[in-house]
Amino acid sequence: MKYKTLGISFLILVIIMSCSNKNEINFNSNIHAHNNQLFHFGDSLNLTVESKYSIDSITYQINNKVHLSKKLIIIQTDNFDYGTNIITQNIYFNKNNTQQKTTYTAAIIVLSNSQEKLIGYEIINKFKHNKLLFTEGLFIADNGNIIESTGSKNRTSQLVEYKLGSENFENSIELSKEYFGEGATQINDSIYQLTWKSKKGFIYNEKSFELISEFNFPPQIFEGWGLTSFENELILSDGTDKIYFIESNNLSNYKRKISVVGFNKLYTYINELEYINGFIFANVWQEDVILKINPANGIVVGKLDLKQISDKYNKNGVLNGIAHNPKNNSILLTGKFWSEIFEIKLNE
Ligand SMILES: [Ca+2]
Repeated sequence: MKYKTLGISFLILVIIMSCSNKNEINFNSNIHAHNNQLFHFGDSLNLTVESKYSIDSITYQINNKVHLSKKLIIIQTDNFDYGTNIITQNIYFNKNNTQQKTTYTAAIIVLSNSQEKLIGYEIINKFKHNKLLFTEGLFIADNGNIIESTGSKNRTSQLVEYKLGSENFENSIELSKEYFGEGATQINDSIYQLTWKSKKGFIYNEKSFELISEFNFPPQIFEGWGLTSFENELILSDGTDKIYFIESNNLSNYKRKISVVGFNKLYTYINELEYINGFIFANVWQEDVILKINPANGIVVGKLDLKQISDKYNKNGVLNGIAHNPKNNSILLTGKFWSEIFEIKLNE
């Protein structure tokens, strides 16, 4: 069994150990010893319970889906999802000739069993970027122009369109001051833009920037951070380790979600996104890396180290903004208040 104690994460659930009648019960369940522990996919989890009472049965629920029933049990984590899994252990026992129940709950974190590869790249071009833009979303529209969504607390947030290398806008719209702009993407003729804490998004006509409609996030989504798309699906990050997939014709529910996992850690603060050739590329807030994520399971298969680019901008703002250029399969990168956009090509 390979597991490590998790050092960091505001997300990880604190163990909830609830007893139906705490003062009277004396159980020794080892499930709480596994709480918040990191496993690699396929590792075994050995659960035991001892008690002075006669145990009738024990049931286990994993993510409210899988039900098992045994006194001593070995659970293979390849039944689990990548990321945080909640195991609930219900112990049914006999006391004074009546059946009673006590319940323990633990969070088990399942990680990838392969290391992230370092992806090499070369900078093939540099372009001017308007340094007044606090970049939250970046992509290339069907007409080849850059679309950028910006956030601001002191000024208004914007959605702007410009030609690569130009600091002047072809088109722009300002958000009402109550909204902080976040990720943006295009599906068909519509631009979707998130807001940070308002749990609301906006849909604009791609050509005119006319506001078509608003939508509310599915309630499970914490905040609006990054946004990209593939075919008719929005792909959204919310500042946690989660990425959500939402069909554009059903914006009030999410279809599925993944948790972003590496070999040694759960990645949190997932920020701006870009769907590139079957993978999701993601900024991580306040880090000099971009992750390459398998959209099927959340595994980080590769990582770009962008320290050489972002070092000079540390005082001004963080690396954020990824746009795929399908014409030459290059990637445009920038950051919040950066004066440059970098064009890179991956060595893979
Ligand atoms: Ca993007």
